[in-house]
Amino acid sequence: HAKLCLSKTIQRLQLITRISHSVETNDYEMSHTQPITEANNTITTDIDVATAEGIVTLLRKCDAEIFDGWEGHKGLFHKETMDKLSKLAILARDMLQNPSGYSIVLSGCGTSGRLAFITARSFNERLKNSGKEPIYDYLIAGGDKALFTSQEAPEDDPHIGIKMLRESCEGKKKVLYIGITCGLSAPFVAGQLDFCLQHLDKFTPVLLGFNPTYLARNLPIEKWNKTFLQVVKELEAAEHAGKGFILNPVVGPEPITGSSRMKSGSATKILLETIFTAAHSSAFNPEVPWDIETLFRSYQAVYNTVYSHTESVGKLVAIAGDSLQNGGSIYYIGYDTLGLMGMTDASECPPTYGATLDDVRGFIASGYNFLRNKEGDLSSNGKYFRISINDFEKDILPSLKDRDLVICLNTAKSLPSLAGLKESRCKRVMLTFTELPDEQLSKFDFVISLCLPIGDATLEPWQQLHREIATKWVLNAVTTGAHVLKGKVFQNIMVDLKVSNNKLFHRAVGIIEGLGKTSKEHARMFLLRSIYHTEHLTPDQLEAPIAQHIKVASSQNKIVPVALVAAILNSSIENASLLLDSKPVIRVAILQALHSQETDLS
Ligand code: S6P
Repeated sequence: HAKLCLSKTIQRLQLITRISHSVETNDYEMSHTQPITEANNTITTDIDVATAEGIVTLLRKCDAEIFDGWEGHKGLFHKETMDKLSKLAILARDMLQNPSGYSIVLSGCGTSGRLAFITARSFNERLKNSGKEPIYDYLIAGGDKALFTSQEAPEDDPHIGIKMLRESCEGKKKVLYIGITCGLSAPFVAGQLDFCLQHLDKFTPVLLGFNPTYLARNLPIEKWNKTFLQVVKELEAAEHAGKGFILNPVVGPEPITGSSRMKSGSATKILLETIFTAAHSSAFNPEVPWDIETLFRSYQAVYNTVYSHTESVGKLVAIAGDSLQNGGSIYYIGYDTLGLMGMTDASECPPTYGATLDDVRGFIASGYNFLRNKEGDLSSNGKYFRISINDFEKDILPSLKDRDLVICLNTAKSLPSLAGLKESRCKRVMLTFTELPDEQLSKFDFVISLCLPIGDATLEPWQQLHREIATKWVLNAVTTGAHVLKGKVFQNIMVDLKVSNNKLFHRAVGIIEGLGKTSKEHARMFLLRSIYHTEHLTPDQLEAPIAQHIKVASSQNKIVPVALVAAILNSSIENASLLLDSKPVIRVAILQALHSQETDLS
């Protein structure tokens, strides 16, 4: 019986490999008009058939491109990138030394907005702790709610972006504005950059992203008169006149196509922190030399340390995968700023993997008191806005099951007691950066202990930033790996994405076009038919703006998989839905559709 099972498994694997290779990346190749942040990464094409440790090994190779660069494009260590960073550090230094009337505003959508918040918070704390005036501010599309729940739609509105920027800068003399959009695409940021460009006497606009400028989005923005590319062209002119900056090193395509929370997010954190670490050092410790390359190298050393633990991280990915596959949840408990990494990672799972808000959640120290976000306590918005460790103890801990996983994130030498965790039936994992006594460690089933290199002694005060990015790398691997193991990803493409904003609408069309081997126009029709559950679209539906399609699609499940299966089989939406209902693991349903298409052809 065992032999029979084994041979069936081998046959299945052979079939999967054969079919996977028949949908080679060549068929879904990057054309020269495709943004690099939306392209397929050839390193991870087979991530969906990798083991847990194999997944981490692929992520390691993919993340290496952050430092090593990609296909000869200008990367992090390019002279031009480092020169611009030095200039920005000097600009920020001058503001820090004479802060009255000055402001540094960091802004973005989704992960980019969360990193804007985390960076502004982090450097304001440093100023406050040394008795100085905080000058950093953050803006995030959708407001503070978007810090831990995904609010994808406000990303599409340039007017809201302008309004928020105007309000935050009222009464300021000079503003250094950094608009973060990894794909050089978010209308929210386009609006703000455009506003800055019209007020160059007050604003120094900076665009931070990871595509060459010619790949900036050139699609119409609803209710606005410019494309992102047009704004970029104006900013290029301002840059030539010494009045703005475009910071756009290339770090290569994401390990899961388009998931810019991963490499682009890490590179955003590295770039922002490098600018402001250099600025703070130079403003307040001028005797200590700093240089951009040393700061970059310190992050690269952290990368090397994290991935030297590939086996342990792989083990954690396997545990997390088991939890999700068995209907359990993953909870991050962060006692300090590492909790911000947990909350951010959790918040990205619903838009990226169509996960529920219960699948992965993050809790942090004293909640909003610790967060010090602008809008204050948001817990009245419901259970997903209860974010303190106390809330976790009250709401979650008593009902934890053995299929649930709790991951504690720790910097301190002694761990505050988490009443009842030891007695709970759930799996308990600790990610720590300090040596903990055995008696504390015994509370956990599995411990990953990362000892980060300090390197240059002057970097010591910035160690927490290094622990944060190390945590980000580990947690991104956990949620990516767990969802891959759950069968959410086909090759390295997240097929079950939510069509909740303009960028995701176009990504969905691209996926159906590529994997369904059909034209863009047909792909769009399959998508619309799936959104409106119909075989025949009405003229109103055909003519509706994309924002309207998004409104209808946002609250529904499996829109893209249904459209894709229908496209592959050239079947009705109804038949595709039935197939997906009978095969709850989306990857398996798509394989079956591709297999029956192959059989038909032969
Ligand atoms: C991506 C993440 C999204 C993006 C957001 C902004 O993994 O789920 O929330 O951060 O769409 O993207 P961008 O390209 O403007 O930084």
